[in-house]
Amino acid sequence: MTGSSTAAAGRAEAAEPLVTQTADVVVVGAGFSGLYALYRLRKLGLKVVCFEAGDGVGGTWYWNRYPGARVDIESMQYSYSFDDELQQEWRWPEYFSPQADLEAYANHVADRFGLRELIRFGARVDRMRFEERTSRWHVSTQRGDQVTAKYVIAACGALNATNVPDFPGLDSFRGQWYHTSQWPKEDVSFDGKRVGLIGTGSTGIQAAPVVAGSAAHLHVFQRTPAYSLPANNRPLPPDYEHEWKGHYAERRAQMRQSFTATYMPVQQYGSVFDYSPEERARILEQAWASRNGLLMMRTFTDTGKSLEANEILAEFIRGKIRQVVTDPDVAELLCPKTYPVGAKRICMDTGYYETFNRPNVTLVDVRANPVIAITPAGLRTAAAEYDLDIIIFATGFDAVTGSLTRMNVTGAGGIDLRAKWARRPANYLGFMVAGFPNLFMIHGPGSPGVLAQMITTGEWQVDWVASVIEDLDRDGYARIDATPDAEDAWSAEMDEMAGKTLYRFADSWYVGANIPGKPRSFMIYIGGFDQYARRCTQQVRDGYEGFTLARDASPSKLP
Ligand code: N01
Repeated sequence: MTGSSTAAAGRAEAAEPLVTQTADVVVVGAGFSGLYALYRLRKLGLKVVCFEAGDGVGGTWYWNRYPGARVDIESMQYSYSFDDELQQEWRWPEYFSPQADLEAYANHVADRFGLRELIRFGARVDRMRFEERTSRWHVSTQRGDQVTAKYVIAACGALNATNVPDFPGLDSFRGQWYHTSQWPKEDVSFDGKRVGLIGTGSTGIQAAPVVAGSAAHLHVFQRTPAYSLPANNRPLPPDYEHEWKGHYAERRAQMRQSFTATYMPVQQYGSVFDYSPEERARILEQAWASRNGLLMMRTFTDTGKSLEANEILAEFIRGKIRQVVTDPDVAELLCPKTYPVGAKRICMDTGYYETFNRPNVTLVDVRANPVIAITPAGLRTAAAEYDLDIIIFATGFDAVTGSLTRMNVTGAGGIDLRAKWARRPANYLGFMVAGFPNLFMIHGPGSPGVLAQMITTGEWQVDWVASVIEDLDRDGYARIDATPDAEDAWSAEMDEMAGKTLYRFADSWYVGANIPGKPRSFMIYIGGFDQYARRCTQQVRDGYEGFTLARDASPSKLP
């Protein structure tokens, strides 16, 4: 989404629309999970069509090409495991890959496995309708494709539906504006420009240092400060890569059996209260200097569970901010104090706090004085006017549910998904929504999503769906649906787990708090990927407990 004259990244190409075609499966989205779904389902001999709104593959790493975009999980792990030759041959130049390297990898995979021919680019799905009489999904796109399929796999991304706050006056702005997740492919020059950056989550924190490097002046409009740890990114040493490649098989297996689907050996020190302040500081300093700042969150066993323990970690991080930022008032404004560390997604940065020591950077507190309007010349807060040439919205997403609810999905009996999810995004096992038969979500609400490493968990989810499809087709079933009872039980389990964690103390996108009017519930399965995978496998083994399977196309029980 952009208000500049340059074209947005997702420009439709001129390929002919597919009209009244049939397929076994429609995959929505050619991100990392979607690409793997194509690979996996084609191997089953199924006819698969993928619709992708962009004109290239990579999903998150196609759209989020903003300056400084970089993954915060090591690339040796944040990569596919399904093909050993691929993981042995591919070379990651850095520990944490920049967007361009991740996009290049997605393109390589699409070409190497011949997946591109299955994808219709520039094809944004705008309608999915389940027809009960035939048990078929009718999927159509903005550019006119119409495909009927038995199954749909919604691999459309947990962080895909762009959130541009509804500030009055945006249309009147004389400069250029961009949302970070719809960044143009063409270079955006900040040279000599007065730039305003709204938002200081993971994205804003990555963009600010890069933009500040060339802008005449950067105003960072901060509503809530984030906890950010140093990424300590650097070139990947050959011996490290060699060591990983020598142990890929067992490490991937360990990842699949871990809480976050990562390989992160960490020395745990027990309770933070078992140590003197000096000992704690020494241990936390080691974690801070480690290659992966996320290790910090796991160094002590109780900082993620108890508010008192968490406050010790939070204060350590605030101390780091105060050490780096030379102006004490600015440092204080950058110190998060209203929620526990880890209760919102922890950020990883490269030089974020140092940016505020630059003479061309100003931090503006829009908690105290909110943005009131975009003006022709810039932006107005409750306290002042700011003249700007470029506005960057790093304001996040209608996360987890937005990509599906924006697609006009209707299930059995014509029920609208938005109506079904008006109170909460009810679902079963994060895969299915009762009343929406044969529609499978990847990284949807109810799954571990962003709380685990998404390429590995996406592969696992796709494998689960593929095995369900195999079972259904082999045994002659027309449809599978979740039962409303199973869905209620899953919601209750999600609530119970989330209610015991520190996540409840933050207004985060995890609970939908960033979108006005969005129902508030913790949308992510928090029991760990390992437990989640066991549960999903078990439900299938137990004869598809919590699902109804039907051999004919008769209506399934409505929720
Ligand atoms: O979005 P966010 P994001 N007025 O929602 C502010 C993943 N990710 O794109 O906190 C003023 O976190 C908002 O303020 P507040 C990662 O999972 C990963 O940064 O709501 N400000 C906040 O500061 C991440 O969590 C990577 O008070 C407004 C910011 O905009 C997720 O994507 C990199 C506002 C939005 O932060 C989303 O991150 C990037 C308003 N009206 C992203 N509305 C890596 O792998 C919103 N804000 C490294």
